[in-house]
Amino acid sequence: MKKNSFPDPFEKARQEKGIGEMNDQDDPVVMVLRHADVKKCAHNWETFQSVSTPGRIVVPSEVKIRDIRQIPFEVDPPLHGEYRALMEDWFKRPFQPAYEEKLTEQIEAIVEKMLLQDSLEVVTTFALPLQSRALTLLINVPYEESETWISWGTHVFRSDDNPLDTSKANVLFDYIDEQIEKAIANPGEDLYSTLLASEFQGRKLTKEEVKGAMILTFAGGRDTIINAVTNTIAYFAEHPASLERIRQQPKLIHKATEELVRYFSPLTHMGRVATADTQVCEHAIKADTRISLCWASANRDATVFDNPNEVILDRKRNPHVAFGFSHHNCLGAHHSRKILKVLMKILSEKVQTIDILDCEEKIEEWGTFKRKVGFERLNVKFHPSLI
Ligand code: EMZ
Repeated sequence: MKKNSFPDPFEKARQEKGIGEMNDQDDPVVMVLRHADVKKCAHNWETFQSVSTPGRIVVPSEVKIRDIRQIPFEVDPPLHGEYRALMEDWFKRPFQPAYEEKLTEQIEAIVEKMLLQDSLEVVTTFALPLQSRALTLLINVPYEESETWISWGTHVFRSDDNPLDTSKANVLFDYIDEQIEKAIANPGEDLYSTLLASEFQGRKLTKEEVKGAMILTFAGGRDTIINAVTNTIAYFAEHPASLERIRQQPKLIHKATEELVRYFSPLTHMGRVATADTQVCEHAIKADTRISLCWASANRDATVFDNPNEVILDRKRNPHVAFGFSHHNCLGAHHSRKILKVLMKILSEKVQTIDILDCEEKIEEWGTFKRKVGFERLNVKFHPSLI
């Protein structure tokens, strides 16, 4: 098997039953696997809610490690829309030319540094710093702040031996508390200050609400972006012709980004809690139990995508749900897409080929499903562009 191939573990269950079942800390999850059902359930927030106990809609559940509600992620309409409206313009800043310029400088610098090395480990010395530095642009804080975040590793709630690491989570929470206090004492142009100054239902947002929004900003786009960046490097390493194609036709980058995001689906699934007895695919779902919307499975649904297990860089119709679907679609999607686009452009300009020297795959286990989501370790060598 090619190192960059990401098999679909859900195919059989999706075709035969439409659902999968798994336990998670004695709070079982019915995984919804078909594209149409995932969309239908995502849309139906009244029956499948996000506003449950903080942490419960995440799989694995984070109920034991946090009691702060992430905003707007763990809120439903109509409140959800009101919170989201406060943040939406800020999260569109990646469209500004100055933002793209700075991102380009950051990514160029890191690619150039890597070109000088005989061997580099992509996850920790490329993707993690890239993600953290780009985050300084998203929240508009000094570049140096990224050094602290890099030291936290690839996930803010998970460590190598513990999928729910309370002490690690507390490092993030204390850090955010500190930044909020600093922003109160000395307001600036950063996201903390902007949120603290926002008007919500005729009052200012509370510190707790700002904290909830910032936790989401730090946690939501971390391992997902790191995996997407790492997997993109692995893909081009094994498909030099695709990198050449992008070099010849940079216009392809837009479609290629959507296709790689569909294929990698960095976030496997996201939960919801049923508010009433109901059913999905004729499978009974009891009130106050969990389902998950399996984006990764929906994105390989052959009733929607031709040759779903192939990367087709210029795929014409690509209604993927890798950034979620309906009102909860990913607030950080513009930022993530911009990172991948800029990365692809720079790789195509500066890198001729990439050799994979060795790697270890990152496999998630969801009940009986085992899914490759990225790499624990990916050692490569970049060869500079011939032009
Ligand atoms: C939550 C989630 C958001 C969760 C869109 O995803 O990302 C996960 O990585 C975090 O652990 O808390 O923010």
